[in-house]
Amino acid sequence: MLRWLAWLGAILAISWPVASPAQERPNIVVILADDLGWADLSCYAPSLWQTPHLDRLAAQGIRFTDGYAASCVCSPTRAALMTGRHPARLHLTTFLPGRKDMPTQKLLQPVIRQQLPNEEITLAELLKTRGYVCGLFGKWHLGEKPEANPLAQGFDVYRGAAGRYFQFKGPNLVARDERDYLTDRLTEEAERFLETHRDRPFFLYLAHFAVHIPLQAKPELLAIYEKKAAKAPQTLERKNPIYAAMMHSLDESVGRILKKLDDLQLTERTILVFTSDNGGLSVEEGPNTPATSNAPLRLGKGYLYEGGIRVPLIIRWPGVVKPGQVCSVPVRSEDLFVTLAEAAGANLPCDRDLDGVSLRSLLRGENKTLPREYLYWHFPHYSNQGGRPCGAIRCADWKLIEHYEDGRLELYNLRKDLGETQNLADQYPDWRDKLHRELVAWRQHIHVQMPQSRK
Ligand SMILES: [Ca+2]
Repeated sequence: MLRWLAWLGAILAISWPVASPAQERPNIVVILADDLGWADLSCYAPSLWQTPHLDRLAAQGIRFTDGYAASCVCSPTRAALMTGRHPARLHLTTFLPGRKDMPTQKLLQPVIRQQLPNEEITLAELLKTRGYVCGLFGKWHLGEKPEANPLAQGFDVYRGAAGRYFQFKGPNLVARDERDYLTDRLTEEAERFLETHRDRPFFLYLAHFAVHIPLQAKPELLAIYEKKAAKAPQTLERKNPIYAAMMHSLDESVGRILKKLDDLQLTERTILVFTSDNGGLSVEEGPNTPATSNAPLRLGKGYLYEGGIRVPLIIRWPGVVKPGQVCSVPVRSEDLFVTLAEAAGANLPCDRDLDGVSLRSLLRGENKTLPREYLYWHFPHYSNQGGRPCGAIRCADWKLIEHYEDGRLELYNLRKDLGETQNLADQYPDWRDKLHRELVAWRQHIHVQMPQSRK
């Protein structure tokens, strides 16, 4: 009898949350940071600053060590997150509007789409079919024309502005005074959205401009971090005081959203995703840069080395994700689209190819792998940070980079050499050739745009 009761209890424990209506359409909050590096959160690596709120979020959910952005720059990753489709498939492979060709370049860059085409189905559009109200606060970076802007792509509310932190001015968000700080203001707008829509399923996309350049911090925080920086050990990798103060504000924003969800008693039925669109800015680009260092990863934004594409990724999903997990399975931006659409019970588009896979069984702890062997990147451009046209592929511990200018191949074993310091292309020709073949075949299969020779 006791055994039977225990068995019944186990069945109920498993099936009860699934059966409750609130769990059928969980609220979804995606907080996307801009140019935030993989090592920038305290739960990933030490810095001059701390990120207590983000660390708490990680402790309440799952933290990915091998979370990848779909690209090493902004717009392509955002397109992938919104559509579940690889940026190379969308022909949207660099930031908008893109970098002009220079006479010194060996190759000519392909002409990219200048906006996310309206025919693409965004996460917001999918969630709307399930009755979600969708709000975007911050950076869209996929076209502002009437046919491509967030309001034409499924969002009911859009508050965006230019990425200046004190004198921001946008189509629908203007600084109230010279102390109005963009990160705080977007948070305030997002908080109001949560309050307004607490009684129905919502999708909040809080896409901060932080911690992208221009580096601008609140004076009172900057004063604190300048003092700290003066006393920081020589060996500390990340100690830019302006960036530190911006990180402080970003973490505070996350803390405010977490508190608002708690106050509104929404935490238990809200999925929260935190990630970045590309790696941290690790080279000089504008005043007071480099912004950060992605060490132990190599380089940063604008490159297909790990520093450019590996990003923090945290998912909190009460009732599905057991708190405090750390996962080393490689996952990427497109997967979030599939996972979140599925969580909402939305039907995935079946008239087009998607490039993401559902993370649900991984998040539930039912599986320790994903049904996918390869991850691909395609960046046929020159970046503002010095990156050159290249492609990359990862399979298990191995990663291959192909340089499009001269066909040069680099092969790394990421488990043994996270910093990509030892090119093993000559030592492991089997892996090199296998990965290269796969990368080429994939490019042909999805009809990517390649850079062209000048001749
Ligand atoms: Ca970015």
